[in-house]
Amino acid sequence: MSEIVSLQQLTRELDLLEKEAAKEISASNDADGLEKLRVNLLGKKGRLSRVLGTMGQLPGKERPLVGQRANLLKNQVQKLLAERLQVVKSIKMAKLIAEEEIDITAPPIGFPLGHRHPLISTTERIVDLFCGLGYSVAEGPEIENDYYNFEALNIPLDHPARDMQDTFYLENNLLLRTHTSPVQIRFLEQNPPPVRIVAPGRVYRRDAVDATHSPVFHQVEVLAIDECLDFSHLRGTVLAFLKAFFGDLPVRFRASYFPFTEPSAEVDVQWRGKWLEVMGCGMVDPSVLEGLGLDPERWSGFAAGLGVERFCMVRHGIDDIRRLYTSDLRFLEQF
Ligand code: 2NL
Repeated sequence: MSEIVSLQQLTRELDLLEKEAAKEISASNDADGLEKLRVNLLGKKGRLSRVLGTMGQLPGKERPLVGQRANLLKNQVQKLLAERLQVVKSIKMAKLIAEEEIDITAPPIGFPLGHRHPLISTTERIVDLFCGLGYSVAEGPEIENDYYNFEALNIPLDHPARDMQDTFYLENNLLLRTHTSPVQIRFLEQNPPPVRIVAPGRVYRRDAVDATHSPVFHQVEVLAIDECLDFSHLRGTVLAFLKAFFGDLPVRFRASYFPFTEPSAEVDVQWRGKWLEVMGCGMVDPSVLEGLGLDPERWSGFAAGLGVERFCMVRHGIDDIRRLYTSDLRFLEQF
C-alpha cells in the first residue's frame, strides 16, 4: 500500500515538522500544553517517530543521513520546548506577583472599635474615685432572698418597698435585688470590720418606664465600718467624692429617713441653677450592726447610695433615661 519514500521526501518532511514544531511551541502558553506538545512531537507514537518509521524503506547508505537529521531536529525541538517553558513560567510568576501586589496607597478599610457604655464608664469613674479613698469593690448576686435584701437592713414587713407593686418577686421566696445593700450585708458576714467597700451593680424595681425611671437601673453603694466613725466622716467623704465627680458645685445635706440609717440625709448639688438630688446617706442604724453580731457600742459606720443613671445623665447632659437603654449606636457612639 505505502509508497516507497525517497531521501529527499523524508528530508522535506523533517524540515516541515521542524517548522511546524517551532510555530506550535511559540504559540503554547502553559506548561501542560508544552508537555502535550512534547509527547505529540517526540513521543514514542509522536510525529517524529512516525516519519522515522518509514526510514526502513531507504537504501542502507542513506539511513544515517536521515538519522543525523532526525537527531538535530530532536535536539532543536527539545531546546525550543525548554526555552518556551522558561518563558511561560516567568510570565505566570509575573502575573502572580502583579495580582498579589499590595497597594500601599489604598485608603484603609478601618476597624470599628467598640467602647464602654456610658453607664459602665460612669460606674467605673465613681468606683475609681472611692478606690482612691481606700475602698475595695464588692459584688454579689442579683437574685436575692428576703433576708439580705430587706430583713438584715431593718426594712419592716409593712414597708412599701416590700410590696408586690415595687419588687420583682420570683418563686421560692427569691427576688431581684432592689439595691446593692445585700452585697454589703454578705460582705460583713464574711469579713470582720474595719471595712471600706463600694458595691456597684444592677438593681431592679417595678417602676413604669418614663424619662426618669427604668425597671432596671444601676447603683453604687458605699459602706465604711470602723471604731469612732461619725457623721463628719460621712460628710467629708461625700463632699470629697462629689467635688471630684462634678467639680466645685454647691452641695447641701437635707435630713431624711431610711430604715437602715440613723441619722439619714439626702444630698443635693446645685446644677445649672437648680438643686438636684444625687444621693442618700446616713450613719448605719445600730440595729443593722446588731443583726450582724457587731457591738454598736464599739463599731459605727456610715453608708451612702446613689443611682448611676442620674450621675451619667447629669455628666453628659442626657435628658431621658430611655436613651441609655435603647441601644441606638448613633446616640451611644457620642460617649
Ligand atoms: C439612695 C440611698 C442609701 C444605704 C443606701 C446602706 C447599706 C448598709 C447599711 C446601711 Cl449595708 N445603709 N446603704 C444607706 C443610705 C442610703 O441609698 O438614695 N440610693 C439610691
